[in-house]
Amino acid sequence: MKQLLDLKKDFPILNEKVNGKPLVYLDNSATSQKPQEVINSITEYYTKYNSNVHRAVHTLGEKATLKYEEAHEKVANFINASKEEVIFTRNTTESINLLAHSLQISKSDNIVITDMEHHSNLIPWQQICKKTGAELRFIPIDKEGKLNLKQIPIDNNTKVVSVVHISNVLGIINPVKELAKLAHQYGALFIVDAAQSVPHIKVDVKDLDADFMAFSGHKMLAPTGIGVLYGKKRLLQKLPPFLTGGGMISNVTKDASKWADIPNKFEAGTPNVSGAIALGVAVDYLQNIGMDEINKNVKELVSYLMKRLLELNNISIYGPENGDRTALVSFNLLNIHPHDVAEILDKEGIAIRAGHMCAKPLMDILGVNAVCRASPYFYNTKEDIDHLIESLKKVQEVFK
Ligand code: C6P
Repeated sequence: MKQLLDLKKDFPILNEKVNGKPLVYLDNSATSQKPQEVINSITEYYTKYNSNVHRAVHTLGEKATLKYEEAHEKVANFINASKEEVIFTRNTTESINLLAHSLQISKSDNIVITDMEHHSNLIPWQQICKKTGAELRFIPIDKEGKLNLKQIPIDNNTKVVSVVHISNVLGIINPVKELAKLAHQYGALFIVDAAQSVPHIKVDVKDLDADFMAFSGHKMLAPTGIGVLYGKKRLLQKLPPFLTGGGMISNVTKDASKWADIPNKFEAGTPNVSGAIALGVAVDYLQNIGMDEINKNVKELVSYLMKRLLELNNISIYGPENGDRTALVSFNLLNIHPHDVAEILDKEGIAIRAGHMCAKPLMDILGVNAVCRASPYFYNTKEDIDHLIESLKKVQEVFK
């Protein structure tokens, strides 16, 4: 087991200087940094056994295939699924697009999402509704930013309920287990956008009773370009493929094709082999620390971040000040544009995100165009947060 103490040394980039200052990376909700083990696994693949998978009978091809299959197994164990229920995609966005295109939505259906969705769990549904004539409905949020569970617009025509697990703006942890139960009572499919939750908390698809779940490797120590779509076996078996071509068939004639078994049916073309293997290594790394430890540590950092932000004058914080939240805090400093805040922090070596967070409808509800967002991960420290707070005070001085 790895200890949480001083894990920064495992992440080479965290020794870098930015603008002459030691890097303080607080933009983990956008993408996490990568430990040396993950970086090594990519180098090892390309230097020792680079080869295509499921095609070659030579030694390299067999090794690559074995490792690629092993990665499915590791990810499956991580979320308590079985191997064939894990489909490798590019990212959360692609996973949700796959569903929106394959679920065969029709005019009489409605799709229920929430007011706090990232564009990736909004636009695919919006577009499919436009194309089919189905209706897109939203669970509203209350003044604190929590989902208003008394106003869920679900009925017997609801085909899909698709909800973000942890909001990338509010940090709120949504009650997905209860929502899954409700969706199923109405015969709807329940989808979880777990892009911000799988990196932070133990997510058990069986316990949640999610029908499908989407997440991205790059937010959980793996490289960019590898993501996951989990689906219940019986549903994936029935679902038609989104992309077609090589690697996803069992037979092809000039007139017709038969699909391969899951998950291959949904992994058309040469996949991101090194990315998938590296995701497996990232999962090993996280499990070596333990997801409960990671969750506890990040929650503590976020509470500390909240406490210290609240010490500042003229600050607005989005979402509840305490309660069921983790991963990040979004805020605005009065009369200072978030981009100016982020630019000045960058000069101090501090990386945060500023902007609409790919959640424009939520920005409209919050009544802002943009926010600042600080998002620690388990390798951050309270000193990183102290440094952020002192630098935010400097920003306020500059704009006084
Ligand atoms: N949010 C952020 O800075 P992709 O880009 O496909 O890996 O993930 C999309 C996505 C989907 N859902 C949620 C809740 C997300 O937070 C994200 C990605 C990043 O908040 C980049 S916009």
